[in-house]
Amino acid sequence: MAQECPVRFANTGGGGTRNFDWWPNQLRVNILRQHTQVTNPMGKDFDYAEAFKSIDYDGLKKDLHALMTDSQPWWPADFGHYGGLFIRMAWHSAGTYRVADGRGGGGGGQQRFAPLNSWPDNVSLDKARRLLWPIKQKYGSKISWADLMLLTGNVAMESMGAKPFGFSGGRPDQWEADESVYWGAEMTWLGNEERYGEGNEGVSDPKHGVIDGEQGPKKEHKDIHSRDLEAPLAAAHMGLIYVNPEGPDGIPDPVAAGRDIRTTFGRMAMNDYETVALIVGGHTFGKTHGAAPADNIGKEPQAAEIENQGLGWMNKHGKGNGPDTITSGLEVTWTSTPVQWSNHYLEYLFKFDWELTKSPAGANQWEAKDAKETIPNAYDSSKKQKPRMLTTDLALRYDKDYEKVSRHFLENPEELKDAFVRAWFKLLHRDMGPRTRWVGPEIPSEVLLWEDPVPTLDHPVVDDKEIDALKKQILETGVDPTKLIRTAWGAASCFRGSDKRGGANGARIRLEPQNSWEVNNPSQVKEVLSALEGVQKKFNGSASGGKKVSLADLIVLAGCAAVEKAGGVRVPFTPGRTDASQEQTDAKSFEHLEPHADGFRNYGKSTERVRTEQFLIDRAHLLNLSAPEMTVLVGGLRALNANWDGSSHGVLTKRPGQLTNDFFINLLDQGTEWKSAGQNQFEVFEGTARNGGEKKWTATRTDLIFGSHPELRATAEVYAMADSNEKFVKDFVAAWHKVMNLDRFDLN
Ligand code: HEB
Repeated sequence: MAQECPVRFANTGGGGTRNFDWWPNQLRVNILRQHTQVTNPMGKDFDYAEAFKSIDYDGLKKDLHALMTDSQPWWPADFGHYGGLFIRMAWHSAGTYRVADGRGGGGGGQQRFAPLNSWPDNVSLDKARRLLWPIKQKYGSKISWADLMLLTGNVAMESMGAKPFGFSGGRPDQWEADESVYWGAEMTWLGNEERYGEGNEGVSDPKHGVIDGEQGPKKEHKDIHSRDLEAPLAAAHMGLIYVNPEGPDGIPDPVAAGRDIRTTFGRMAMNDYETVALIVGGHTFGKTHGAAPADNIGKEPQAAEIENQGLGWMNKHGKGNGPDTITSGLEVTWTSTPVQWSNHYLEYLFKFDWELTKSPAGANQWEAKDAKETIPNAYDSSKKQKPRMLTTDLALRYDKDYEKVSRHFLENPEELKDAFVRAWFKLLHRDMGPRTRWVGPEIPSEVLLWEDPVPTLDHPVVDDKEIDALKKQILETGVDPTKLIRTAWGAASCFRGSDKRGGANGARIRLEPQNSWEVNNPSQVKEVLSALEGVQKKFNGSASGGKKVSLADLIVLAGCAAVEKAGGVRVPFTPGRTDASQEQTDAKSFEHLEPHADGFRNYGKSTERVRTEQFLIDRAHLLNLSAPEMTVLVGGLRALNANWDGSSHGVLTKRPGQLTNDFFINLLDQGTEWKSAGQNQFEVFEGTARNGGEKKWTATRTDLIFGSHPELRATAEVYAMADSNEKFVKDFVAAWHKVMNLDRFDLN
């Protein structure tokens, strides 16, 4: 790859061999400095949600409706209607979401950037976005690309007779490629040898050499009927949104395709019912494009010539567009009314027997046997063809469980429509976070379980005086303050900035499944909660003016009180959280929020593919932390003795429980020599005095990385300096406060 890239050898403009070329396995701290003000042309005062509120929403929708049939000669509309193309654009924007880490999704308009702008699955969507530019330009900063792409999909559905369930705006654009997402380890497009390789399930095995960056033994590529997809991935191939339309690895096996669909759609938080509704509903519209072999198309946008101005896949077959379009290489139109909602998809799926054929581009696809030619041509009204399907479409009939749902929808077309628009709404809004972030006139009133709803605040909250009194009472319960800190951290730090789920609000740490997460130390949480419940009872029973305090507030307040005591400084606290019920909590979907590792509490260790310190960076990223914030938090939490299990790894202080910068001072002390500690050899280390050989400390990779990684060491040095104890405490408290309030979208 590098050989193809002349810029790498340039002697200016950031060219030449870079650190990632020399040391591809270096810790990628860079994901903690993305999407900052430096890359944002809108400036820090721009409030997108406010701007969206002032948009002429009806005018915008009218313009989008008009665009659907305003066919442009440079990219003509199939059947005179762009609806199918725009639905696919929106689906591919939102459809990268995966529930395991909440990353992907349409929330930042990432389809504009690499790698998504150039994924083989996104061919021709460069044209779709370009068709939208005049409308984006007209409405300017009042609508983000992220919102516009999704709204356009909605309007497309509406204009073809499937009234959407609703729409919320409020997704501010990002301005650079998001490098935080693990899309897989393959080096070739459409490869999948790594994600289905042996040993990718998260087994820890230092012998395989991840620690020093070597590759493990060559992986066996398991059978398409039994292989497991590496977590957190939700796609069967590098560069696809979900699965190969021709069947797993191109093998036209509808049953095996069903298996891949279930895995990938499941990882996007869709069950069988929703999955069938989505695929049926989506493929009720539009067509696929495979007029000629793929060698007719040029490079993807990211690699294309400068004069193509951001477009790619230039097609030298025929006119290069319209009837000559090459996108997936498949040539299928599912229904006889491709720009009108119908139940034809399921009617045909079950009515006909299907025969394996090839598209003009040579791809596997299916045609209805003994059927009449009832399917229109997108450009020539004198031509008709037989109904066709993709291998993945046939999965909805030949997979036993999908078949049940499909037949049900076949007989209940109104239910299909409702299921489709609901699943579509979830697809588009899954990563938006709580309703307090939603804006616009089309927000549905029905509250959905996947929103992770919390009750609205219906009582006055505690004032500063009451807060002080409560803090005192909490500390007087006699519960070890470090336990209060661990519990507050446990509650707040399951937040993920990726899909804005989790956090302390709702007090879900007391509900299934969070109450049994190992990382939270369940028996300790129980002890803390029962003490806090006592405090709550007393307050709520005696407070005047209808005042109440929620358990969610008390959990955070307890942590703040304990930090305050340990640091001797005031720790800010903002009340207003409410307590969710178990019924408001989709326990299964919350399981995905359980941390595999949390370096802040020294929990978890390397797997065969991921080093412990990478897990730390990953979690810091999900917590929207910068590298300095992450650093000060780890150092402070170690000093506070906040390891999940109370272990002393990394507690590099003689006075644990006090908020001091001792962690940094002792870590950077050249008088200590670190060695791996035998057993668990790549995870735990012993620090001994260089002169006396006496054992001083133990520490994990998460601790030692702050002395080893040059950028983290530079920051650690700041906090170890003779004049920085005050700065350390101040920065720690600020970062703590930030984490406690990550989910408080209600505050601004
Ligand atoms: Fe789809 C189209 C595949 C799902 C919607 N798709 C399409 C195509 C393909 C596919 C291959 C073609 C492209 C071109 O152009 O060539 N899908 C697929 C798969 C899956 C899917 C494999 C999984 C199974 N879809 C889906 C969904 C949706 C959709 C879910 C929604 C909802 N698609 C769609 C549309 C279209 C498509 C609308 C059409 C486009 C146009 O028309 O352009």
